Amino acid sequence: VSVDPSDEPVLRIGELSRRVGLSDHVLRAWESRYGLLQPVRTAGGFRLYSPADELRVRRMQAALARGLSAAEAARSTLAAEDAAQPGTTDLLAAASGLADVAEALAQALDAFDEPAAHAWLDRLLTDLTVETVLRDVLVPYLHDLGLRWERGEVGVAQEHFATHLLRGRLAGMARGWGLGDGPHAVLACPPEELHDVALMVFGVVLHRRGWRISFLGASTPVDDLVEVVADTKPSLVVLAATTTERFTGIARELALLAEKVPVAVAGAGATPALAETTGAQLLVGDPVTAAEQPPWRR
Ligand code: B12
Repeated sequence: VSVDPSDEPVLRIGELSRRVGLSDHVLRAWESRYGLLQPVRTAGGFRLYSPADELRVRRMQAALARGLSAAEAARSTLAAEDAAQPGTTDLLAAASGLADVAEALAQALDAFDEPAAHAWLDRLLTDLTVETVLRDVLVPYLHDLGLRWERGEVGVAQEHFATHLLRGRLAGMARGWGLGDGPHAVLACPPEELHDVALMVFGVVLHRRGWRISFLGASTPVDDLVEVVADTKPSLVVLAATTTERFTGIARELALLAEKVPVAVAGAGATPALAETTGAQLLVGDPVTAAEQPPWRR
């Protein structure tokens, strides 16, 4: 994905817009507001963009996908480019590398290119910590995937393909997470909840902090959860769900459980009100940061 910034300006706005999947309007806004694009004008007054402009747009998209605001994303994109010039710090250059590889990974996943997707993941995991790859690439990618699916930009096939591949990598990282003599955590999703990837991310990072993980995964019947907790007396139970109803359906059982062991709730469906009524801790933020800075550690 590296592009020689000295390349000639050759792209009309329509062509750039087609390549990066953004409207002319957005591209012109990024040009006028943030100076992200530096087109030259033809004699006839048309803007012509260079491959360096295209690369900057892709980095900006990757930064937005990581959750930065548009202004922050533009600043980080331009700073990364400055840093890529010889003689500047490696840190920002590495950051721009991350955005490029994250973008390449996203393209491989969109194109159902399994070998390429694994190769990009291998490269990320060689250069960066598991935590960085999960927090800065995998979680934002999945979040963005949902938005793109909602907008009709990717189909269900792409979503399933990408999730299955990434979940497989996580399962590999999770191998052995039940071992060790650290504190024990039981992780589960409430009944009907199928989104268990973020909970896996949480478990992988928590295990790297010394915890032993029992992962019950998607749509766990509450009676079975209660039984496991009674049998194993874990130091922590974490439940994650994308909608509040999935928690409220088991609120009574959760409250009883929380009287016996520390219980935490997380995910888009976990609310302060739910935590309040059940006596559970609310885990906010992304699963990596939450596992790294456990507010429930005593
Ligand atoms: C992959 C995926 C699936 C996969 C899940 C596979 C699996 N094993 O997990 C499959 C294909 C099964 C699926 C099914 C469905 N999905 Co879906 N799915 C997604 C997608 C693209 C990624 C989910 C993910 O792993 N995200 C990664 C997490 C980390 O990101 P996040 O969800 O934004 O979470 C943030 C916080 O809440 C927090 N967090 C989340 N979980 C946890 C856990 C812990 C412990 C902590 C500390 C923090 C935390 O971290 C993030 C912030 O950084 C999301 C898009 C999205 N926004 O995420 C949609 C999404 C969650 N799905 C959605 C929908 C609608 C569905 C379906 C109803 C679709 C359908 N019509 O069939 C079904 C419902 C299934 C069910 N009953 O649960 C909606 C949910 C909207 C809503 N609130 O109701 C989303 C948001 C897509 C969208 N934009 O519309 N889906």
